[in-house]
Amino acid sequence: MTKKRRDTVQDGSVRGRRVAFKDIDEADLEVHDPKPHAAGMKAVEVSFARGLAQGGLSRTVRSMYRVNQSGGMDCPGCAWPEPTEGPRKPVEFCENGAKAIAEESTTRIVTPEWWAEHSIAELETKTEYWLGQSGRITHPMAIRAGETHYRPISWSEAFETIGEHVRATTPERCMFYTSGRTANETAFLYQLLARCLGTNNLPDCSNMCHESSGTALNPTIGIGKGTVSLQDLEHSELIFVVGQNPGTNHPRMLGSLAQARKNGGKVVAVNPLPEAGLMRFKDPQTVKGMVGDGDRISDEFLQIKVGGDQALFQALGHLLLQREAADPGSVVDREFIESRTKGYQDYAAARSTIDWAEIEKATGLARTEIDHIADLMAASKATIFCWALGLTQQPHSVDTIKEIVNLLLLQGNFGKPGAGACPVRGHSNVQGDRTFGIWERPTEPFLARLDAEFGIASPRAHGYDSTDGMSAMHAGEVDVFVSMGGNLAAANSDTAVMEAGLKRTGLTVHISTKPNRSHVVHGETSIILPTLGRSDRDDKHPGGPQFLSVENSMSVVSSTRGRLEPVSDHLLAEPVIIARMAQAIFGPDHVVDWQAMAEDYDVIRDHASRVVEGTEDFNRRVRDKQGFVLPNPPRDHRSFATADGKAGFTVRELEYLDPPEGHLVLQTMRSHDQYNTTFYGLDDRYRGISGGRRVILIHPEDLAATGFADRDLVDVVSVFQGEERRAERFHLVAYPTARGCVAAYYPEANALTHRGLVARESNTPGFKAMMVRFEARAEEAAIHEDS
Ligand SMILES: Nc1nc2c(c(=O)[nH]1)N[C@H]1C(S)=C(S)[C@@H](COP(=O)(O)OP(=O)(O)OC[C@H]3O[C@@H](n4cnc5c(=O)[nH]c(N)nc54)[C@H](O)[C@@H]3O)O[C@H]1N2
Ligand SMILES: Nc1nc2c(c(=O)[nH]1)N[C@H]1C(S)=C(S)[C@@H](COP(=O)(O)OP(=O)(O)OC[C@H]3O[C@@H](n4cnc5c(=O)[nH]c(N)nc54)[C@H](O)[C@@H]3O)O[C@H]1N2
Ligand SMILES: [Mo]
Repeated sequence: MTKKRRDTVQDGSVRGRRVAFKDIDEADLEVHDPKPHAAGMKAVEVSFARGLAQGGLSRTVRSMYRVNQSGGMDCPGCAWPEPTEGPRKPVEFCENGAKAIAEESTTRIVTPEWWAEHSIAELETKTEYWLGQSGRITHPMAIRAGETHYRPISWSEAFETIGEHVRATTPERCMFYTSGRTANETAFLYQLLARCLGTNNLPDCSNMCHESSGTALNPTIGIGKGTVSLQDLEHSELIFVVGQNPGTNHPRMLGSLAQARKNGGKVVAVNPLPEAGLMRFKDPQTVKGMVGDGDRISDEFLQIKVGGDQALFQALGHLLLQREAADPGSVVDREFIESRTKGYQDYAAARSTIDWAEIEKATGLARTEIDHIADLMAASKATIFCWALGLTQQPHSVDTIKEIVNLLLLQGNFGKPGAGACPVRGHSNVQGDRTFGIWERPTEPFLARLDAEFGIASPRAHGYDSTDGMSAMHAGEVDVFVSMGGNLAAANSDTAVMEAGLKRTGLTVHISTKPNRSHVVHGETSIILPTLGRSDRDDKHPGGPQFLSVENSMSVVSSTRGRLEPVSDHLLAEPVIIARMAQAIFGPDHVVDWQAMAEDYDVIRDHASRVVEGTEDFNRRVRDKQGFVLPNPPRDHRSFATADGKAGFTVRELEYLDPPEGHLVLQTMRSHDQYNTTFYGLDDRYRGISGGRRVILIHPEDLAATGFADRDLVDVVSVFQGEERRAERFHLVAYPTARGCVAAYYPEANALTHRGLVARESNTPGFKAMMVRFEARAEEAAIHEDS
């Protein structure tokens, strides 16, 4: 007992262990052949190993057992839905969900002593891996101008300091960022605080993620979300999985795809990388998945060039129209087009001819390959397009996604079983955050209802998104930056600009579970407010334990409730933190009763039910075992809430990424062992890369053309409108990616994304559209000369 306690803080209210961590040593880099399949027994093994290393057996089993069960906890890993019909499997989670939970339920702790041991100067040299693995933050901490270390601060002093800073400036110089793990109730309170203050400066991680999807879908189909259910997916005839790596980022999706294939559906994967999860899936929940080869996932794999998807979709539109002309009524859903859409004539005219040489150049695909896919589409009566970040982070992303809408409209693939649009969302509640008001460009009806509910006058001017917010910070135009979770310093583009912006800000406040880079590159004054995670029990309320709710990628709202003992008694729940922040800012006589909402989340839900469309009777319906589904006009009754009630075809010029001489196109992606800017470990198992992360995956022939050899260490230089960005020390690794396209991990490569490189209209950073070249490192060249 005494032995066990030795490295524990001598404060009865802190329960974890303090552990020291080794940082990443790129010298440990190992490269193996990519895996031909995803999941299998190894996945189960890794899940439990990580859980045990972080939290011990009982916490691991307790938390994992509750995941994604009715009335249990929503997995913080991703936004893929749970089945709403039929029995759930005894364990409805995946390897990476298990890792996400193990990370959160860790008993490693970051105490005031930890902060006293590590100066900011030292922490600045640490990697995200080291910072995150240090553990859960146990106490509120603060650092002021001239200080070298964070020091403990009481909750009341922290709130007073925030109140003083906010009152000392104007609303448009305050900014409230949200990361997508934030629950619905929390999001609702947070946006209310910003709007009571008088600003729509509510950037969120969605700005860097699926903003292009919403921007393309809202004007064309009248809703910024997907239009399919899990049943649709499992009963679709043809499913496209475009720009997505489900084996790593949405592992439970593989089960649905395997099911769709069993039901006779076909799957077409479109990706520059032959990702393991797109090839075969060994379901660890079946005997066959444990020992056999598993199930095939993709019937067809199109190894497209990065940024070539718009060209592919235009070509498919052309070919479908050609088949329709040859056999009228066989392909195009004329009745649907006439009654429900507009713009068809212009679209058909624009697609009547096509420049095949250009399509082949843009996609890297052969015309025969595309022809074959058009045959599959023509034969399908129910097609679904799934996509994720491979389509959203390029200059022409919005146009590319609008081409998907064109293809779906052409065959009437909305509001019928097995058909529709399926942008696969990232963070477990990024979709719900938007539904509950986190948006820098809120709609007028939403604001009008919010104002009526609370008797406030919300600002109408649009606020900053994450890209514009960074520029504003960099220009010294932000005095207060509050971050509800997340890690903008590492997640945003143009790392040096982002970090300089944070340092220029008067006050930065982070409501966090674990240390990260954003705490280290902080404002003049910085406050860290430690909060409960999703797996933690939230029971310090007069009315008893509270639960929260989330919305998944398919618009299902359900409750989530943590069960674990928090690692420290000093943590506050997120809604409580927001309410106390609001009280400190607005004083005791504010028109909004913050106290009532912090004490009882039912009160938040009651308010929200009168503001957020489709949440009527919220408190009763959220207590239903399976939750409830938000209205979705295209899915529910083939109707489109656009200005004129019609879905719109659009015509956009063909665009693709054509690198300047001597450059290649760089995309950035997640490894199998990370959650965005948080690293679980250093093993990108499916791609065969382990022990290091500063790698560039490059096609062997492109590698030969650069004059470098496999495993050479280089600096990467990106170019954007005559400006350059440099990131040092990356190993080149020969890899079967599409020609002309290289890949690196996020966030290591974010320094290379110029902040001006964004998707038009959505302003999402061009994380998958950089033009790069490689330069020999001076010292390395010297070594070669010596030898
Ligand atoms: N375990 C785990 N799960 C996660 C996350 C995590 O970090 N870890 N993050 C969550 C979040 S926030 C999100 S948004 C999602 C992200 O989910 P994904 O979108 O799957 O994430 P990425 O790793 O960015 O992978 C992008 C994929 O698109 C491909 N791609 C890149 N460029 C192109 C292109 O031009 N065309 C096509 N067709 N493909 C392209 C890449 O090769 C890669 O397979 O995952 C969520 N789930
Ligand atoms: N190059 C490149 N950059 C990218 C991307 C890319 O594909 N390529 N993807 C972009 C995308 S899709 C996204 S979504 C963003 C992600 O951007 P963010 O959402 O800002 O980043 P995360 O890494 O998810 O945030 C992790 C931090 O959240 C905190 N945290 C975790 N759980 C909780 C909780 O329950 N409550 C609170 N309050 N805090 C918590 C922890 O302190 C942790 O350090 O990054 C973007 N950046
Ligand atoms: Mo995301």
